[in-house]
Amino acid sequence: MTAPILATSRRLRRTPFSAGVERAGVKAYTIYNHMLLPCVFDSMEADYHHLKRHVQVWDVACERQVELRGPDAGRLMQMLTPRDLRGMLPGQCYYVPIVDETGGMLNDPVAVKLAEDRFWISIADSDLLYWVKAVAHGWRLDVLVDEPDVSPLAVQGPKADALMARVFGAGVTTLRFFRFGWFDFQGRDMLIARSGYSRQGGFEIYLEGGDMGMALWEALMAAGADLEVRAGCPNLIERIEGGLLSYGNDMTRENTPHECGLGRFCNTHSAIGCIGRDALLRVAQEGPVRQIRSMAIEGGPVPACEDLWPVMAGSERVGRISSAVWSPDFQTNVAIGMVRMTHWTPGTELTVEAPDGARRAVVRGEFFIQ
Ligand code: THG
Repeated sequence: MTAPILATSRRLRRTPFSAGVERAGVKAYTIYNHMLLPCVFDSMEADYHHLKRHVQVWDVACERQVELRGPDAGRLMQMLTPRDLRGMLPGQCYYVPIVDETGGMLNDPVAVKLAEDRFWISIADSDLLYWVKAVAHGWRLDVLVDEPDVSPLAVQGPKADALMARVFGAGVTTLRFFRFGWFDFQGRDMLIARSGYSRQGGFEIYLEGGDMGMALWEALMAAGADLEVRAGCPNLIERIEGGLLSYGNDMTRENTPHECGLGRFCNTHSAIGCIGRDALLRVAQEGPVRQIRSMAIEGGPVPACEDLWPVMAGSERVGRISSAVWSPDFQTNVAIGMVRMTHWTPGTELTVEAPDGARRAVVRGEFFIQ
């Protein structure tokens, strides 16, 4: 049987790096922000071991940018998030929960502050542009909101510093976590941040315009041949181990940032102007009654987690699993779940109703770290 074909079109966009991704033998794509996002090259497990040992180049152009530009850009940015942005300087990136008027999560992007009057919001998989445009319009703010032609390319893995130094010069390795700078590539200045959707360390290059896409891809591949550089992508196993959340999978509009364990990125008292502030002040006072937890699910490899799996304490439903996969390094199934406070203490034993039957599961106090 041949694999089904995903037809691309103007609605379902390729990226400036798609030619490189295809040449590298991509085996599966998902759709993210209406764009192609590779999910497997060799096999998920081979990609995982390689990511933890070497260095990979990831086409994450699907991390679309929402640009805010104008005198009210800072005010608008603060209306969107309960994280206090008063200390944020140009050159910094912040992981920011974005909430609606009920405190429900709309997205969990990285905000990039280019200048006092200019931000990029590097979004997860939801159409945040419409919410931001509506807020700007409804409040009559003096700000332009649109989607610039910017395509992030991530370089992730323990050898990322070595590879980036070869292509952009040693200066790039002095960047601190979640800071960015401008670095020359073939006569073009490129915004590069130390960030990325893995726990292995690395960088993200925000390519402006598509024309240099393949030149950048090929330069990284050529410079890293002896580092065993390969095309890669966000890896399901590595991100569940590391507790990196996936919007639309692990949380939705039904959840507050506190339920998602993102309370450390909220300063709801001082985030004056945040649209969800009143709602979040109420939940922050009481504390969440359910929260994201790392879990281990016993037995052999679980099937693909395509839907929420009930988490039971006897006959009582006390939570759900939203992401789960077999971990070769930890020799157990690693999972991200949400559990009621009565059962969220580390060490609590519960039952997960997986599609292939009931399994024992244990709530953990931290994510899976080596
Ligand atoms: N990079 C960029 N854009 C993105 C992602 C990214 N957009 C989509 C998606 N990923 C957004 N989600 C996340 C989730 C987690 C992190 C970044 C983006 C992340 N979190 C760290 C943590 O939770 O420990 C660090 C946060 C911090 O300390 O500030 O990195 O990956 N451009």
